[in-house]
Amino acid sequence: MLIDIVSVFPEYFSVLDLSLLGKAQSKGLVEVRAHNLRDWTHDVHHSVDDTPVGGGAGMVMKPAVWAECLDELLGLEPVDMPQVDPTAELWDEPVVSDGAIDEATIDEGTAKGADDAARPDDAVVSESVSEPAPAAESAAPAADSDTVLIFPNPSAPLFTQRDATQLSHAGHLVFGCGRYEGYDARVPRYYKARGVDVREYSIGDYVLNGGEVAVSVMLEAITRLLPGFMGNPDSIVEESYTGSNALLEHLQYTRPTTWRGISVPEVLTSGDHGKVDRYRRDQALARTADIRPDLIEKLDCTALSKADRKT
Ligand code: 6GU
Repeated sequence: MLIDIVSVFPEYFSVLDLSLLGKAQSKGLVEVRAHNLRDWTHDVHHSVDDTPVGGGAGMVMKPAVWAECLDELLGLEPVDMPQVDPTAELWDEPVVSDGAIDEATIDEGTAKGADDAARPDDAVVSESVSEPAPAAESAAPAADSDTVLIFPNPSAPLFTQRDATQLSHAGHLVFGCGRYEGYDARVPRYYKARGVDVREYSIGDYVLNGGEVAVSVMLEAITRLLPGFMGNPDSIVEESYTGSNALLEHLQYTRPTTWRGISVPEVLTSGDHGKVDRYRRDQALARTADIRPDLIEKLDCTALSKADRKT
């Protein structure tokens, strides 16, 4: 997987060479390239922003600078697209930011093996780009089909585990980090019209100064799903927001079974695996209902067993 990140603070991403992602890079699983957006400016001040059309506070990132940069990274020729609606939504269907994953897919995946189970949305990326936007039929050549262009944006659908899984199948990810009040809205719409799979994502309901941290979060969520990235793929399947229809996980304990006077729940030391599994499932359901009722609401009821319903 090739990952291009464009930012006015590319140094921010030098930390990616450390830790697991650094190891994945040296193993050749991923190549991460961080670019400075200012390298695509032509004026002495290397300016990337301008005042908002219509007035208001803050600055907006200029479309021309982004386009020169993205054309190069995506291998596209600069072509005018006068038919593009500057207000069109990027999503053709209503966005369901649920993070839930089909229980059927998960069960099947678990049976097939942990590696498959961790990647239940196989081929979703290539499917979604195999039907380029109608406008892409113009003279402009379409983009590479396994490339996804991603803009972090606080005013976008939430990035979920499902998105991470889907994007882990892409061959090329290009992240465009906005600063200031954001980037000109025509930029993502232009590239969508050029046949690129374009996404905007928020990582949560709070405001950050720019997209850099959000990209780091998304990158970690995506790259850890690459085959060969994690030592033990089982640990991916069992986590919160994956497997068992996106419940929060049960609590974990290790030895000693009594520590500073606190004993672990007795059932866990019983050696009865059936009982342990039931206990953990009940705890996961109860904790999720308590902490994240929104996840319970989105649960696929057919995925709940009779025993679950008693909880
Ligand atoms: Cl993706 N960007 C910024 N600037 N703030 C955010 C965000 C993204 N997601 C949550 N807050």
